[in-house]
Amino acid sequence: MSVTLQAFLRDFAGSDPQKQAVAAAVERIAEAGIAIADLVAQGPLADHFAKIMGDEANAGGDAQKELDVISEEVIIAKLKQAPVAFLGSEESETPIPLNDVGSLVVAVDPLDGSSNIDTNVSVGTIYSILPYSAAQFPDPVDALKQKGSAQLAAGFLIYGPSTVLVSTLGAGTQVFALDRASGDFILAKAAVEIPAQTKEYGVNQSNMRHWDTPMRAYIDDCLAGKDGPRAKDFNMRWVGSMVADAFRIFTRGGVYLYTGDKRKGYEQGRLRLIYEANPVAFITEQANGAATDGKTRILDIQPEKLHQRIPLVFGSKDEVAKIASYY
Ligand code: AFP
Repeated sequence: MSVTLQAFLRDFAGSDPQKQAVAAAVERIAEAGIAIADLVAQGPLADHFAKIMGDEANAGGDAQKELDVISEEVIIAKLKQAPVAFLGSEESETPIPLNDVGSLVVAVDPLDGSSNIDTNVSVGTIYSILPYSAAQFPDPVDALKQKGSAQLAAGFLIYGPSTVLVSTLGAGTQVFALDRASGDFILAKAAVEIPAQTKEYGVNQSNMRHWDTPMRAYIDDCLAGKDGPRAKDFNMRWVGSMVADAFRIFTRGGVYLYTGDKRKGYEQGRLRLIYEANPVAFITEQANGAATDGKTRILDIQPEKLHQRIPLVFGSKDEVAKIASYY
C-alpha cells in the first residue's frame, strides 16, 4: 500500500494548528515542484517560457525572464494558497508579502543549480519553513533571519531522471518520488540514514590554490589514499548542483565541501545560509548526518543578512567531524 505525501502530511499534522499550517505549505511547494519539473523537462525548448519582461526591465535590467525567476513566480502563486505571510527568495532582494494572515515564513532557492540547466544536469528547489507572527517579527526579514535550529520543516525537490522530494518535518528525513501517472508524490524512503563513515568527497578541485590551509590539508590527505594518513582510498564526485550532490550523500554517504576561499566574493564560500545551507543542514541532521561551516554547526549560526553566504560542509557525520579537526 503506497503512502502519498498528502496522507503522510495529514497523519503528521493531526489537529495541531501549526503542523497543519506546515503541512499546507509543504503540499503547495510540492505542487509548485511538479509545475517546475515540467518547465525544466522542456530543456532547450524552455526558451519560449522565458518571456520578454515588456518595457519595465527588472531591477537587474534583464529583458528576459530566466527559469529561476519563473520558478519563483510559480512558488509565489502556490504559497499564496497557504498560511505563509512572507517569502524570502534568492531571486528577490527583500521579502515578498504573500498573505496578510500567516503563521509561517518560507525561505527558498527557487532553482538551485540553474547554471546547469542547459547541460541537462539535475537541478532543484530548496525550501525552509520558519514560524512567524507579526507581533514577534514586526520586520519580516527578522523572521527569515532566525537561526536554522528554529526551522519547523525543510526540504528540496530534485528535477532529474525522477522528480524527488526530500523532506523533514522535524521527525527524521523522508524521500517521496513523483508518480507521474497519478500526479502524487509517493513515500519512497520513510527514514533516510546517512552512513557515518565514507570514502567519497565532493569539492570543486579546480579552486584548490585558493583554499585555506585546513581545507587543503584535508583534501591532500584524502588524495594520499591508503598509503597516506587516512589509510584508505577516496573517490570524488562533484555535480555542480548541490541538490544532486546532497541526494547522492543521502543515498550512499559522502561529504560536500564548499568552504571560503581567497577568490573575491568567495570569502564566505558560495552557498547562502538562510535558503540553502540551513534547510540542507536540517535535512542532513534529521538523517543522522552533520553540517558545519567547517567547524561550527550550521543550525547554531545566527544569520545577519538575508542573502549572506556561508562556508558549508555536510554529510557523513564522522567525516564532517574529521574535517572540523583540521580547522
Ligand atoms: P547556481 O545556482 O548558480 O548554478 O549555483 C549552484 C551552486 O550554488 C550549488 O548548487 C553547487 O554545488 C555550486 O554552486 C557549484 O559551484 P561551482 O560552480 O563553483 O563548483
